[in-house]
Amino acid sequence: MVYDAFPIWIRFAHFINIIFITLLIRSGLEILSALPKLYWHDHCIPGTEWIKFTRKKMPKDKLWISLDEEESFSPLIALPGHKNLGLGRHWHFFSIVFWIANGAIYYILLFTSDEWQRLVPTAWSIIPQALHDTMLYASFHFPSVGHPYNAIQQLTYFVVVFLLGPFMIATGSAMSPAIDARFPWYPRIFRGRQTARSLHFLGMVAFVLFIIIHLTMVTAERFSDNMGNIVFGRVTSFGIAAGLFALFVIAVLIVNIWATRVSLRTPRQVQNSLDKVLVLAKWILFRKAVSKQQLPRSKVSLFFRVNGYPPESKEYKQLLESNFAGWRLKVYGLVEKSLELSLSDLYALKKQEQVTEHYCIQGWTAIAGWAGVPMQYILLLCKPREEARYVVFRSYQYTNMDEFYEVLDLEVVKHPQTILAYEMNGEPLDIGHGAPLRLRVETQLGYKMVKWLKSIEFVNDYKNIGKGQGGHREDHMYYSPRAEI
Ligand SMILES: Nc1nc2c(c(=O)[nH]1)N[C@H]1C(S)=C(S)[C@@H](COP(=O)(O)O)O[C@H]1N2
Ligand SMILES: [Mo]
Repeated sequence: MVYDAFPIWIRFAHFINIIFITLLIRSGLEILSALPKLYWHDHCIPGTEWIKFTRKKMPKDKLWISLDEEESFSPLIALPGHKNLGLGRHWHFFSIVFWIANGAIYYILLFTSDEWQRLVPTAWSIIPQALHDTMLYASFHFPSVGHPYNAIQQLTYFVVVFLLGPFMIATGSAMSPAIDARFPWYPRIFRGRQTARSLHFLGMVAFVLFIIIHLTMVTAERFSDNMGNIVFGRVTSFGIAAGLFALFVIAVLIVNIWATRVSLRTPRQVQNSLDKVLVLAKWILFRKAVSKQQLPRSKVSLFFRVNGYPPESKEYKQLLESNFAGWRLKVYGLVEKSLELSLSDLYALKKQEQVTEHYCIQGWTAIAGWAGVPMQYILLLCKPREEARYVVFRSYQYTNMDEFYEVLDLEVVKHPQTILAYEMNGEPLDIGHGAPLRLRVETQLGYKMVKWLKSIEFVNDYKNIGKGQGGHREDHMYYSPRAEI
């Protein structure tokens, strides 16, 4: 094939890709800042990380929680920076939708035209040629102009477009609690969820290195030709090339600065706008995903982080002193029959056990055995009415002066592994992990699993509860009301 100019769609897809890859890298760093430690195993035992980006030391003599481990990264590298995991994740997932759509269109056009031939090597001789070219570069010489790329260039583009891109999607998906709960074999391909997280990080490093080298080469080697081809599809003069390069840089800066500013200034609007896309996408993809986890007891973690400090109230302390004798779980709202259940009432119902992996939104995981009453039984007892669409779980714990609560979609509450747990690893729940009762929802991130449970209310809408976002973490930390990724 004779290599003509790049068609307009390639040049356009390249530009769109630049925008979203920068948003993805910066929001990815924000997500990393929430647990700036990487592990090769799913127990995430403190001190066993293979790399960390924090100097903080957790106290040995008193309770610390996972939120204490968060670092504040600068908005210069992270989107939006300053400890905003909620919005970092919104940007990451929002950008993924467009990055993947752009990539998919690019792939389709590539293979329905001849353009794939630029990228896909067709002979093994590319390997020795690529080595040869690399040696030339290493001695500060340029290989002769390729057709259209030289061997190392073609090989690098091939690896980035066809291997690194899909690798990031594959390792990224392996971090979703819903995907992994529904298909427990999937994260095992990467030897577990934390290995997927570490590999996803290394893939990001590879992308950054590629971008640096790519920019260096494009500017160092036939700069005017390259810039002209990338933008117009034909060679141009040095002056215009320099102008085009500057325009690229400015476009990337404008988008990134704008995204950072609106996030820091009007976080609620950004949360709600991006969630318009994301909540719908998650509802379509995950509403029916049911957890199929049943890990062997031998997999249970020796250490399980606590998140959220236990309740300080007198009310809770009194209940604790009486060993929860006076504790009652209130079930009310849009139900045929309101309930007030004591712990012995709950013990009398059929006990279900499950050994599952917990995924905290911050990034750590841990495995434990839980036992308690499936919500399905509670539903049989209280009989939710037709209008009930959501279920509000309230806690005895307060933070930021507000009661901790979380809202779940009724469909998710009906899943067989959604349980009210009173035991962890064969022992009654301890205070840190939510005594006397906590929720387990095995397709969701940890923040949905309310500890120190007080009541359960069935509602039609949650707009008038708390700040109306669907939970305490949604209200205060801009998390999303659906927690499947
Ligand atoms: N009441 C209450 N429940 C809560 C929290 C909290 O802060 N308060 N933290 C949530 C988060 S973010 C996680 S990851 C899990 C942690 O459960 P664990 O402390 O048993 O590990 O509890 C969830 N339930
Ligand atoms: Mo969490």
